[in-house]
Amino acid sequence: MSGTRRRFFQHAAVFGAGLFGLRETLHAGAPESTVQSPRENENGRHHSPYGSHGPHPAQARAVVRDHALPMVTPDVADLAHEMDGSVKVFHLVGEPVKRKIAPFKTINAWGYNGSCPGPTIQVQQGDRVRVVFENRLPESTSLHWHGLEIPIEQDGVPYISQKPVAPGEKYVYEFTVHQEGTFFYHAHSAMQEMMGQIGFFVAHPEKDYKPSVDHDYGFILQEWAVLPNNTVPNTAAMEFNWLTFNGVSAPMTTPLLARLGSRVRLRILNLGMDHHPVHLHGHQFVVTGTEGGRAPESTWCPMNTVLVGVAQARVVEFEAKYPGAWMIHCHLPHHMMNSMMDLMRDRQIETADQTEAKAMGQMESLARSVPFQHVHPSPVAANAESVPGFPQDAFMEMGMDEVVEKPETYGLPKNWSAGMMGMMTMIRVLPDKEYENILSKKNSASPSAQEEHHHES
Ligand SMILES: [Cu+2]
Repeated sequence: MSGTRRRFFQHAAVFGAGLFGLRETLHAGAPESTVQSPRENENGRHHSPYGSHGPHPAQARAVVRDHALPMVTPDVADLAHEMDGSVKVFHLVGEPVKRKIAPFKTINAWGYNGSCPGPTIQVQQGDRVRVVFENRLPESTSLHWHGLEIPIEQDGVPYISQKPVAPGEKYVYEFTVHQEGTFFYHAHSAMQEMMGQIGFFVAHPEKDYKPSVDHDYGFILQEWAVLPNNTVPNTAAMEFNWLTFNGVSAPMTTPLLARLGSRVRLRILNLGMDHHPVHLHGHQFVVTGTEGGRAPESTWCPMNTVLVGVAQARVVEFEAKYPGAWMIHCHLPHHMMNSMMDLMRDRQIETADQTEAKAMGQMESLARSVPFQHVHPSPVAANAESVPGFPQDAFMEMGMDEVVEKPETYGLPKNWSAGMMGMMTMIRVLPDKEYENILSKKNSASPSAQEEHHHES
């Protein structure tokens, strides 16, 4: 094992311990929680037009399928629930979160239950849902249920539909979900949204959509303005230098897996300052739904790029017909980059108007400050400097396969990660044997086993 790699893994161990310590501190330091009792009578549990148990609880339960294909949110966990009679009860905690968005960049975001974006909530159409929310943020907040048709008392807008939830307080939301589709929850305060306070709320339909899909994946698109040497997003900024899918920038995004010949659904959700044209390589898809639910089949038309505007969701489906590692990415050029200024820190960029050797020299000296090995494999012509407009993409393409290695990356071509930056992931369409091989690696690899593997290699 090289010294560079060893340093990385030592660093990773320290980072992990630091994160654990922080979580401990946050929980130990949180003020005694208090239930916001004056509002509890007004938040729907007693005033709801549906009553306290939904319109027809028996009927609602009868249509709940036990085996709805759950959506997978890569790099983000699902939120578990417990049952209170026929009510699905979720516990959501708003709190500061450290998020490693790239191998060399960790930010202080806000999120829910230790995750940014927050954990995914999945319910069935017809469910009665209760969300017990606890505010461990240093300021007041609330939870808005974006797109859901629920009583005004549940709408989560501070001062309009409820009193803001003060730090340390709890607040209970409860409603019946009569819709199906891709919704989300978020703080209804603009700056908090830009700190990362959002999560999926997916309502699976009573009757499965036709045609049914074999894979269902969800992404939340976010933007961050984090200056070099800083870890805190500037929520007042109008320009963004970090772009993420589910809280990570490529190549940290976990590749999606699809069996060759299967039908795939992607749900793409945007809560930021920009609109993102999300493009799929090698296949055509149809838009089968929006943030408002399923779209009639008569509206479906073939495309391969869908504009996902702020506060919108777009659901697309396609047949995974062609084997390969196919990119899925926002096509805005600036959103297909990571901020290398973080590596530069306060140093001058020396790659401008320099020969490759000089530029590579700077890259190599930068590399020594990065706790993992990486490569710059793209050759540059000797006369590159004499060609007007030489944009130096080649210097930005940093292969870092090993540091982002996981079962889902098994078998990708060497230096694959050099082509992955920003709002980007890939879907690996694999023949049965390869698909099952990776699936078995994934199922047998616990996080600690993966760590062991690295130490031994
Ligand atoms: Cu974009």
